[in-house]
Amino acid sequence: MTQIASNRPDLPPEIGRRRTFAIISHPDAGKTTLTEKFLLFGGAIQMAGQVRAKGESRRTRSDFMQMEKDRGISVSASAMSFEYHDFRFNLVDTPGHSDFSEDTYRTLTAVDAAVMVIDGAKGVESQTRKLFEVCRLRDLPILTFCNKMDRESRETFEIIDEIQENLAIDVTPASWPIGVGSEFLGCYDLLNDRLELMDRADRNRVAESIKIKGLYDSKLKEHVPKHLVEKFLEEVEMARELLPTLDPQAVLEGHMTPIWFGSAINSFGVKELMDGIGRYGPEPQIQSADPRQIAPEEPKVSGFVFKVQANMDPKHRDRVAFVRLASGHFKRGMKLLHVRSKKPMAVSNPVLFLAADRELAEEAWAGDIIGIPNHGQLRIGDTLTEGEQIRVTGIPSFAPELLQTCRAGDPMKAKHLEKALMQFAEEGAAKVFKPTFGSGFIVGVVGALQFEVLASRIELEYGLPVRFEQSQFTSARWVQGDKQSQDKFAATNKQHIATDHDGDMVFLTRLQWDIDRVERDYPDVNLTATKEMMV
Ligand SMILES: Nc1nc2c(ncn2[C@@H]2O[C@H](COP(=O)(O)OP(=O)(O)OP(=O)(O)O)[C@@H](O)[C@H]2O)c(=O)[nH]1
Ligand SMILES: [Mg+2]
Repeated sequence: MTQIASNRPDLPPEIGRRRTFAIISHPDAGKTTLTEKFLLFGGAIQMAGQVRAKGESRRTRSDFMQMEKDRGISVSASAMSFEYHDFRFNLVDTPGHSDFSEDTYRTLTAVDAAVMVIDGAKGVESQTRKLFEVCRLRDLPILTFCNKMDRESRETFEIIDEIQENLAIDVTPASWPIGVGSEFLGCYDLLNDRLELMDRADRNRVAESIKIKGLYDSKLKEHVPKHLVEKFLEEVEMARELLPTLDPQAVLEGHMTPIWFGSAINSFGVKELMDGIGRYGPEPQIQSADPRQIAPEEPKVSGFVFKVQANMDPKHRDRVAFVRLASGHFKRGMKLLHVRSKKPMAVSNPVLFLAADRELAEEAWAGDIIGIPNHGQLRIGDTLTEGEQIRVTGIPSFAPELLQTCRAGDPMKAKHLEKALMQFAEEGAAKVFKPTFGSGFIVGVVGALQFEVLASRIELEYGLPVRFEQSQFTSARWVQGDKQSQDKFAATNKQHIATDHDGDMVFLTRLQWDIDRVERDYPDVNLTATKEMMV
């Protein structure tokens, strides 16, 4: 195997060959398109689909929800596992839109690295910056792909400078583009001394890969027009002088990012990036947990839930928990301890994902992401072990920032609506509150578009048209305290009291003043903006 750097002791080979990473970027930079090409080169699919498919063309694997297909944006993270050369890749395509960043942030707790996609014409955008900061907090290694080089793009140096300055990370070029826009020919692979030429005619293949003996090999001139060779050589000489060379250790520590240039839609530059992930990307890493950390090479199996999704595929109407294995060698049928409930759980039908498709997983290793179908026992943040009372830490919980009332189009269907909303609440897709007074449900989310996703999913998955309306409340706070103080508080604030899907008490209001008043007048109760998911 071509492992050349590692920040871990020797791992069992099956674990050491795993690469688990998320693809992140500002909306529209090309994550889903890139994911599709990863699957293509990983041999997992025969033909790549398109984000916005017309007529006969295929849809992408990772945007499988109806709203994703309709709008051509990703609204939910999806996982995919496949082989690539000596490696096993577990890849998560994330949504770029900030209204869905809850999902992206949680995904970043379950991966060992991130592939940051940048649009060559736009450079570092607002959401790139935010996501980068989250990666930095977790010291996640980052590999960068500068996409859409087939269109008019910025100067290569300008892009690199912008990343270095805006994100305060060293950037080292792994490839160098030759020509821009309609003159873009391909890239010089600086790590392997190869000339890669792009095929504009067939988007599913790379035109030519030409082995070259260094930059001054005369073969270069045979394939590249003279004026482009001159500019390219000048740039590469400058880059070698001004930019740092690739330091694998610095990459693993998150201080340096190698950058590849390419065009995902033209399948260009993708294989080089994949080779780079195998070679420079991290092996499965240590997981922080309480009361002790978990190392991937530990023989006993442990894992944690970072995402729950109901009704992923109408063919399988169930709920699937996405579990990142933190340690050990998992085998189908194993009995694991569900630490939160202290109950054993037989994992008889674990699945491996290929986005909406899945296959039974006979086994899995630390680093893998598997799906566990269940009836609601598994929640985000839950830990599974072979018996030890240990809890994975660091999975963020989000305060609902926007509240709306949800009503069924048909008032007779209120009970059905309740069932649907409770499912989404358990999935973590929304917070759902049932007021003590009045009818309807109050739904809380982090980004406004989440209301639209919910409405669309409730209609499609439960056959219930619903509407979301402005609510009289704008803030929700969980009420904590002993039963007596809670009851006393509830008795005098009836108009504001609701319960969440676990039956826990929530205080709803539209005034910060109210929250301050409660804190002053009821010292025995505590109001919190998020509810700890672990009990
Ligand atoms: N010209 C050009 N267009 C591309 C390229 N890669 C992707 N696109 C287009 O860019 C648009 C957005 O691509 P997506 O793959 O959906 O981007 P995304 O990052 O997954 O978007 P969100 O998930 O919504 O954040 C689509 O119309 C793609 O066809 C490329 O290399 N060149
Ligand atoms: Mg997408």
